[in-house]
Amino acid sequence: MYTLCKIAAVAVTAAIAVPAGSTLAEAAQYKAEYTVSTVLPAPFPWGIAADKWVALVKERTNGRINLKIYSNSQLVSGDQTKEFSAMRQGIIDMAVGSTINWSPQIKELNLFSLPFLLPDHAAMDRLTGGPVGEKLFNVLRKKGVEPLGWAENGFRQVTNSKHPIRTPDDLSGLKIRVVGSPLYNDIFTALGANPTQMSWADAKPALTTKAVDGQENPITVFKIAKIQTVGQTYMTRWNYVNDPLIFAVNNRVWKSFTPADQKILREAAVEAGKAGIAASREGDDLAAKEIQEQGVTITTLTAAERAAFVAKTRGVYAEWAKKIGPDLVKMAEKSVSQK
Ligand code: X2X
Repeated sequence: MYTLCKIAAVAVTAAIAVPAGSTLAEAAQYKAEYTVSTVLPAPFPWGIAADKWVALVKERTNGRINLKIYSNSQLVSGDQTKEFSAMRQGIIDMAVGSTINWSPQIKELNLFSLPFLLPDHAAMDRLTGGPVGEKLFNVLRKKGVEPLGWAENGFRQVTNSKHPIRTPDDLSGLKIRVVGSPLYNDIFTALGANPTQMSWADAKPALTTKAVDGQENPITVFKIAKIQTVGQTYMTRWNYVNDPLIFAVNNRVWKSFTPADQKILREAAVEAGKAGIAASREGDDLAAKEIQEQGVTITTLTAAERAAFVAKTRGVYAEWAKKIGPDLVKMAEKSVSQK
């Protein structure tokens, strides 16, 4: 109800702005404000990227195009897995969204959640900046949105309140909150844990009440959301998946912009994405240090220990590679292995 009122209010206040130097026909299609959905606000690297996009677009259009961020998935009542559908339908105009949250609708985006596909940030950049990124953007275009650029939530690490996790056996029976894609259920089930799917809005309360034993998120997210204060004192830095973010605009909204304004929106997204990626990557080590000082035990795996987790999840990888598309996965594996 609250969300519906909010959307209605946004629609009503969306009066027509006349861009300087535009014809009336062009101007008539511009709204006074465009809704941008995100999950995490600043100071999370996600929100830093989104805020910078808004600021750059405002500055470069002299205030003609105003984007307004609605964080914490509030435009989809906290259900982050509905964000993509809402954007495609035009209920929200734009989003800076996680590939995990959009992957229930776009199966190809599960690629980044294939366990242990990505060894490092350089491999990640080869995916997003190469033929794989291009192919994924084409998939999104066909699904009703125009993708503009990439940002990054970060490599995800598992945490829990019980004990250090060094072997798959250590995960045995632990109740772990996982995000929206069913692939995560399969990964944690294969590792012997007891995964339970839950939105971000519900995650911290569930950790606080000990309804779940653990969760998985980037270190910057853990630190900024203060997950250490709700009893999550063990983190394993295993980098099992990375979580890229995509800036995107509903197709109809996109087509309403002049080519010059489209260029501004796209260039601003690419630039803001770079700032967000830097914040995520530089923030990781700093956040790790900080939470360690606050009592979190961080476990890093030896190559042999990591291999045990890889071996246990190979079946899930193979099964999901079929669902994602074997050609796309092969293309990704090739990009990852190129140096
Ligand atoms: O829900 C999560 O764990 C979060 C915030 O990382 C995402 O939106 C994918």
